[in-house]
Amino acid sequence: MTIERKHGFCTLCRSRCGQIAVVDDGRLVAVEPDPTHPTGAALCIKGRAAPELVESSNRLLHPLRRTAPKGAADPGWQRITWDDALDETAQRLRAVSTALGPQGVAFAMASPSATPISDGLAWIDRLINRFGTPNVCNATELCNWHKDHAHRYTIGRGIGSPDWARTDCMVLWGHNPSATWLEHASGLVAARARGAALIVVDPRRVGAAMGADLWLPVRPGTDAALALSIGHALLQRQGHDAAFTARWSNAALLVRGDTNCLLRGSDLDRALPPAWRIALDSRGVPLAYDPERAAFVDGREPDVFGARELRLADGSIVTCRSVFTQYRNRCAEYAPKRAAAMTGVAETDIERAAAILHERGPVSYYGWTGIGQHGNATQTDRAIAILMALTGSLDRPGGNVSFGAPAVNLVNGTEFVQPGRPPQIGAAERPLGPAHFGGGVTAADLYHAILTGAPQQVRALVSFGANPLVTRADAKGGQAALAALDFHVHAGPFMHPSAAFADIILPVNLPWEREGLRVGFEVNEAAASLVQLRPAALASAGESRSDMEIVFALAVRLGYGADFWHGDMEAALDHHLAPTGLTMASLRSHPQGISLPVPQKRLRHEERAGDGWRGFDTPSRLVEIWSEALAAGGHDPLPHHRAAVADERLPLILTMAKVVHYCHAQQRDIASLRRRLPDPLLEMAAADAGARGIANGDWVDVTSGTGQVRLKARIAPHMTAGVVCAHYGWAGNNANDLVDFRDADPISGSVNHRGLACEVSRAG
Ligand SMILES: Nc1nc2c(c(=O)[nH]1)N[C@H]1C(S)=C(S)[C@@H](COP(=O)(O)OP(=O)(O)OC[C@H]3O[C@@H](n4cnc5c(=O)[nH]c(N)nc54)[C@H](O)[C@@H]3O)O[C@H]1N2
Ligand SMILES: Nc1nc2c(c(=O)[nH]1)N[C@H]1C(S)=C(S)[C@@H](COP(=O)(O)OP(=O)(O)OC[C@H]3O[C@@H](n4cnc5c(=O)[nH]c(N)nc54)[C@H](O)[C@@H]3O)O[C@H]1N2
Ligand code: SF4
Ligand SMILES: [Mo]
Repeated sequence: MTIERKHGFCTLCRSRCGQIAVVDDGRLVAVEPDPTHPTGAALCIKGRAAPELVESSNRLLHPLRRTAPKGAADPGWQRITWDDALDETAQRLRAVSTALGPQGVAFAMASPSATPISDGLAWIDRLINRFGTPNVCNATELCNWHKDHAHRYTIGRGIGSPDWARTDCMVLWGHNPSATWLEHASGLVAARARGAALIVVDPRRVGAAMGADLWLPVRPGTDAALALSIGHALLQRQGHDAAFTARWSNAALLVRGDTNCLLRGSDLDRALPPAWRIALDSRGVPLAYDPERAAFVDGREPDVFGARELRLADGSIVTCRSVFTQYRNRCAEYAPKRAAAMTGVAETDIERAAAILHERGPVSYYGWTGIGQHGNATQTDRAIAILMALTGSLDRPGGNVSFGAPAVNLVNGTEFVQPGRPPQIGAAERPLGPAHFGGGVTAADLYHAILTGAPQQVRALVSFGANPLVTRADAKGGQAALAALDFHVHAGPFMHPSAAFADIILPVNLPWEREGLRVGFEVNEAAASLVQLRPAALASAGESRSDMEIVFALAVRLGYGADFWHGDMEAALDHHLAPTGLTMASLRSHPQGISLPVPQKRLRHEERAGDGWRGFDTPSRLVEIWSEALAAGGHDPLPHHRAAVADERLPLILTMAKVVHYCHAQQRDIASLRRRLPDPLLEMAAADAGARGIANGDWVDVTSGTGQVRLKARIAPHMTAGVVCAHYGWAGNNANDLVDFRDADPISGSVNHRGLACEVSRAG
């Protein structure tokens, strides 16, 4: 017997915790935290269950071909060789592409935040880009789009990383790292121990909310109202960073009263460039702003509350008011007294939140799916991004920063994206949404395209892992769509309801059975600078292979060999690493990884660039409290709250959340996890249960305007009366049946998984 201990990292979720695999005679017998690793403080129960996952009887071990019609109770899986599976896949994809163009093939993908697909994601992207289809269904509008991309409309970049190690004030807004990102939780706990303040905005008092300075039990789906209300309280006490706001946001720029557009230089004086915008100085004298230099054109200070009548170049007299005046007025619509009634957060707590943001700092924050899964998610994201920007903490040590990781050659193949590539499904309806930044297609739009041929025909699907029939709304429409495809290949480690519709199954191995290269572990400077090659601790189960192997084999068969190093993965990975000076061979001889510290730059917007400043990466180079891009798209240039449709027969408000035991619809067959959480729960307050004659552990029927689902009641002290929280990802009791895919965010396409009207009754 030889026990080996192999350094690596867990990839079951975004945390990517440093991990040691304990291997006994070729079997994974345990995994342990790796305290020498920058993300190795601990492992969660799901991570610790790795040996059971590897030995799950539900694993896909061989390539399979369906022999029975789609939707048949038994697909009649027949074992085939890899060569047959890959040849047939390449031939069918080529046929669809020839008939309809590459866009006739859609891809679906699991999330790198919830699966080990992160090992091969860049290569899958490369295949998709080389194939030439814009249609990728990856849940981005429910998952990361708002924090990573909607944020760009306000601050010119994604939310970045909260600098927990230096911060004095942390805000968790719809993010529960204790269950979803262990390393984020560890950093936060350390900051608490140092004395940093903590505000948690979450309808449930769970995780870090338990010991927070302030817990704001927001009514699901009302976060925009809350953020604007805190904004009101912050301005009332003049608690914003006035110097930052005046210089680095568009607060001072004037909005024309007649057109509701920002006043252009050429509006005021035909000799001024139209790209310029106009503010007023403290004496009310116009002052031009030049976005190219990210600067006001002379040394005068702009007045963020400037307002006056101006005679414009066309002779008209127009009242103009600053963006900040408009923002202040908007916030006043959500003054704490009124917002308290809307959001369920006490007036005094709204004021306290503003006081903490004012008195403590630098402020760092993270918000994720608690605020991203809603029909008003983009405006909510903006409301929060603006509030946080007003604290002046952006890109400061202790604020939200970007931890530089070692530079590599990008391999995701964006160079293959041709300017004339057909538009993505959904781009016409939501041109500013995911389509704008190369993001994904919603499941609802994909189903519609497959079933109706509009706006484009989609006849084939290549899915890397995703399980939309359980993780998205409209499972019925989804089943009809998957059954209607001409060809569907699924690459994944496990069989599940969506994979069961495939024509061909390609078995994917698990991360302990393949090498995994990671450049940067995100959460702090030390983690971000680490480059590590996780070894394959075990042989692959059955004939399973890595995503990367599958991508390379398919690429060669599709005739893309020249763009895929003729199938040589080692050469491809060495190319990826080249700028670091490392090679796969050098990393193999350093299993704990090699640290390549990167100079960390902060306050990038204050750097000089040419004869101006660098500014932010927005069109105006300023933080955009007022978004001209959204206005041009027909949307509100200032954030607002949109109330959910009320229905007196559905008096409770439903939300959802993730549990530490499982990722989405996965791992239900892992005995140690299932023992701890055997059934999908509906978390509810004692008052709501009592009023309905429901006891802890009763099965209950949850009814929304869209459907009904049976869940098990869990009376929980962390719930506030009037709000219930459903567990999702259970194929038989699918909480997504309660979700209406038609009530979507007009910008991003996200839907209400949070803030749905519902009623609950004891199951008969
Ligand atoms: N264990 C586990 N970890 C995971 C995953 C998993 O499935 N399981 N998935 C990974 C992925 S893909 C993602 S995207 C991340 C997501 O990570 P998180 O965003 O942390 O996930 P959630 O638990 O869905 O939502 C966070 C919190 O939002 C709260 N919430 C619900 N409704 C509202 C609301 O209306 N407003 C506010 N402010 N809060 C609300 C919930 O009570 C919950 O505590 O987790 C990643 N990590
Ligand atoms: N009601 C409700 N619905 C939600 C959410 C919610 O909060 N509430 N959250 C949403 C979010 S944030 C997300 S990201 C989506 C996730 O939606 P999905 O991606 O559909 O969800 P998963 O259940 O994580 O499915 C991932 C699949 O990837 C497979 N897989 C695991 N490892 C690998 C690998 O290395 N390679 C390959 N090829 N496959 C692998 C797994 O076996 C699994 O089948 O769900 C969304 N759905
Ligand atoms: S939190 Fe758990 S599942 Fe996620 S990487 Fe760490 S050990 Fe793995
Ligand atoms: Mo996600």
